[in-house]
Amino acid sequence: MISINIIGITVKELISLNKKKFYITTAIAYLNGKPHMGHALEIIQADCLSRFYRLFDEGLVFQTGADEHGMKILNTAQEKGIEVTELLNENYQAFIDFYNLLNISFDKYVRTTSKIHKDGASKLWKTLVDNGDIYKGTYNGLYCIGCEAYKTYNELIENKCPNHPNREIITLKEDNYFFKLSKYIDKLIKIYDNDEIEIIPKRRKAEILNILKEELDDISFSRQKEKMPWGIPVPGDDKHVMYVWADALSNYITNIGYEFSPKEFKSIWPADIHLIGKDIIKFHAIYWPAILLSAGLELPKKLFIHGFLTVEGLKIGKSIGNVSDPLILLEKYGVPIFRFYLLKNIPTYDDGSFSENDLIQIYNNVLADDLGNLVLRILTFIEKDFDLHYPPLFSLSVEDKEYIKEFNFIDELKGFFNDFQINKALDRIWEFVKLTNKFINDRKPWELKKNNNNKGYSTLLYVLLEGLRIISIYLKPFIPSISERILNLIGKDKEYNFNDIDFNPDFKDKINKKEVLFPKIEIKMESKEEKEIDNNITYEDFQKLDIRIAIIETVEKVENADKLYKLSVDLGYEKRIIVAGLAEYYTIEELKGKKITLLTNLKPRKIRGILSQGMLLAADDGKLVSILIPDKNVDLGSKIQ
Ligand code: ME8
Repeated sequence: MISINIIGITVKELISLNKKKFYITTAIAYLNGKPHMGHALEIIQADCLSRFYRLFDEGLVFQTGADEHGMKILNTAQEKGIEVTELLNENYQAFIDFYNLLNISFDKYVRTTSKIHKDGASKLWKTLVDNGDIYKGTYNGLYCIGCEAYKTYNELIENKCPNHPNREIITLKEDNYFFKLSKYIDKLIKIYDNDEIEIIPKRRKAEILNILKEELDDISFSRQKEKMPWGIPVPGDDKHVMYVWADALSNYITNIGYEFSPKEFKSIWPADIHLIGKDIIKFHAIYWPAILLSAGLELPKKLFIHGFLTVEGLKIGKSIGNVSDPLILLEKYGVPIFRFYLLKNIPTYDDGSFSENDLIQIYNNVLADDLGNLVLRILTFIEKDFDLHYPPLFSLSVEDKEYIKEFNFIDELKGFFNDFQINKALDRIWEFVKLTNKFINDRKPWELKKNNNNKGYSTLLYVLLEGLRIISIYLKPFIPSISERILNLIGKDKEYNFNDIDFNPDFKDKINKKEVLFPKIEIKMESKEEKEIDNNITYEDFQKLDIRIAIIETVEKVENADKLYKLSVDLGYEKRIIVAGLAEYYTIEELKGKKITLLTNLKPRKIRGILSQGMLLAADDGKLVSILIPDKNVDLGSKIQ
């Protein structure tokens, strides 16, 4: 493009100023706890999408954030005996640190307690009132604090919320403001019939249409202020605050100028992609579009809905530690494999089970064997025979040309990304990594060298360095730090994008010394001797025990076992079921809500048909069994050390 300067800005800048930006959002996480593996999956997927679309040189805005209202947050603060603000600030920092560690390239972060958000949510509320869609009534029904959602009896299974079987459903009766959802049902059915909002995976569209075709009540849209004192006040009525979902959904517009900058708002809204988990479809596919219709705003273009990440039992003996705390995994294995594993192994459309064993296998067999070795192989030739200089390019052989033809498969990748099939995109890139390895095996550079075909040898290596450059560009969205390292090794410091995928014959840079990118991880299987208990255990031995603070949520008697209870316990970052022989010593009421110390990395064991995932610590003096109870202020999930 010609670069003409008009009042200090180029034509290109002027065009991009007026062009609508591609807008990607994630759900905003509740700040009642620290980030967990599910949050890691969603934010890494969103980061990968954003980095991918950025490589087309278009403007993009990637927003994530924090949901800071709701009863869940109040309950946690009360349990911990701290102020809500203290809890929020502590967890906000934990999320920010986590995202920075994971190399998440978000452009905007919204906090629902911020002034910008509150002002925007109030403006939206007033607009809905002006359009006659908010009215006062009385809510009398059920509520799940886990979902922060009103429930009907039909939605419950055995009187429990299917998403939160460990939480009690509460009944609520209070004067509320309501949003006229019923007014928009027919419109929404048409919208989905015509794919005006695209749902991916497509099969979930039927799920949404089914909900819409059931009878849907108007939404209770506010809470009494005394129940959530820090909530956003309902405009014109200081006895009420907004219901958490009524304000949370509006984050997608409040933080991009809805109230404070019409110009910015116009350049970003509507969202191109709302990325969310499968448990919050109803809010995003029904409530949110209805609110937008009422406010006269454009609808988002696509909803990408990912499945749930589940966590395996403990498998590979002592090397394993605690499999479900992302920070522990990150410290052990580092960021690139963590991102790579989640993007490659967890299918975007379905639930996926996290397995530390699989992560190690993927690291060793895919990253190290396919990619790490490829880089090392190519750089070894250059280091040995070209003194770290670019090998001169002579005429390309037929095989070189065939290989170069394989460089550009951007359209295929775009197809996968537009359909939210990130794992398939990575598989396609890997085909090219494997093809490059095969190309070396078939072309046998060592033989070209032996046969004194110096020009052929040098040209082949030039082509292979180009192959590495292309691979690095493709890998940027997935493992950005590795992409950068490979580019750096082959002497490149330019910010490449998808305009740079073609073969470039003009490089004369210096190459850097080779490096082992992925040193293999040794898998230590538990040997027989190791299993035997040594009386003189060392401090390191003790460190292998992963003992953490948990809270007992529910207690049930185990059928036909007088001494056993089945307990569901919450570690803050994960819930587990354990079986404990406490029935002779404690009543169910005495145990419920108690904080305990739990050995978490004990191999899971089936007891009376129930998989027990951990052991509660207790003292036994021969007459009484007494459980170890920590100070009530200590955080769930804290490690005993
Ligand atoms: O739902 N696997 O917040 P949240 C995969 N504040 N994804 C998971 C998951 C798991 N095990 N557990 C949770 C909320 N998620 C609301 C959102 S948006 C206006 C308000 C996903 O912290 C979940 O589906 O409970 C959601 O998309 C995101 O993590 C935040 O969940």
